[in-house]
Amino acid sequence: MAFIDEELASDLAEEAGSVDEELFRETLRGDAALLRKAQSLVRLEGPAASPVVMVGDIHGDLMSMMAAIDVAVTREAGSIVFLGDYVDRGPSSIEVMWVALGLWRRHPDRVVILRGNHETGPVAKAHGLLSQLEERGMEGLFKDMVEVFSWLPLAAVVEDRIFAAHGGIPTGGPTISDIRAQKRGDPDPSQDPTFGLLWYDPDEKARDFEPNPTRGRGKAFGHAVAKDFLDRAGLACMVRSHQPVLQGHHVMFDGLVHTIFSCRTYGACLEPKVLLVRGTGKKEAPHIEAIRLPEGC
Ligand SMILES: [Mn+2]
Repeated sequence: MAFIDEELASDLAEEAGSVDEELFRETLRGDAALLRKAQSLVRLEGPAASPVVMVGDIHGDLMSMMAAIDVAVTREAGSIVFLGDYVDRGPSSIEVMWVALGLWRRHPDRVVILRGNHETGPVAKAHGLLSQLEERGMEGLFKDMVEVFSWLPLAAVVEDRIFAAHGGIPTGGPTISDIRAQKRGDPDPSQDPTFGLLWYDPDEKARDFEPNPTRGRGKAFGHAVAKDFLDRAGLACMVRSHQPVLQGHHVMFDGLVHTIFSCRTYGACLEPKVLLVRGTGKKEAPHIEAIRLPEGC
């Protein structure tokens, strides 16, 4: 049986639509206190023989969120990793965040909610979350939400083989231990390694690190950067999100970097997908299957 109960997820989504400000504030403060004690890099080893579901950007679309969770239920996943960008763009940032936090609170060993670049103060202020709180007369909670964002973990190592982060590989050649030891709590990180983990993109044309040609902020990293980082860490590949890739799943650098995008309503992504990852033993590369979220989900 899957650890996530579909009913729980839809109860959480419904609850988010009617939760009052006081309870919301209390819950966010409790979550911030718990997240603060967690490490910046999470090691996730799913129960043997159970796959791990990895979910890309959701961007305030509750139906994409529920469809991604449904994959975890039907494929009897042992754990689920969300790669960030829960809020902004779509209209249901509050509901999506409430569901993500609610699942994590109930199963902290099986649910990972990584931080995306939209889980930062200035971005969430400008791109949807703040105005959605204002519509409900809850703008007083914006600070509490950003506080929670600031304590979300920055990266994960899945099944001892996969590096997971929202954006990219930071400059400065950090090790896994450096990332684990990285301090959190900044509402708008602008220094590596945190900045790169949240913001950078892979680019086939980049030789090392270069200015990002498509984004106003951050850098693009090339094949050699990914290879060096993963080799030093003894890992097979990186799974990240952050870019609305056309087919929902895009593989670069001879399989070293996978981009997954899971939001059906934002950007040019025509086929939102999630990844189903199965460990195949410590030395081999994991088996990665991209699963299309249902049409019109
Ligand atoms: Mn992003």
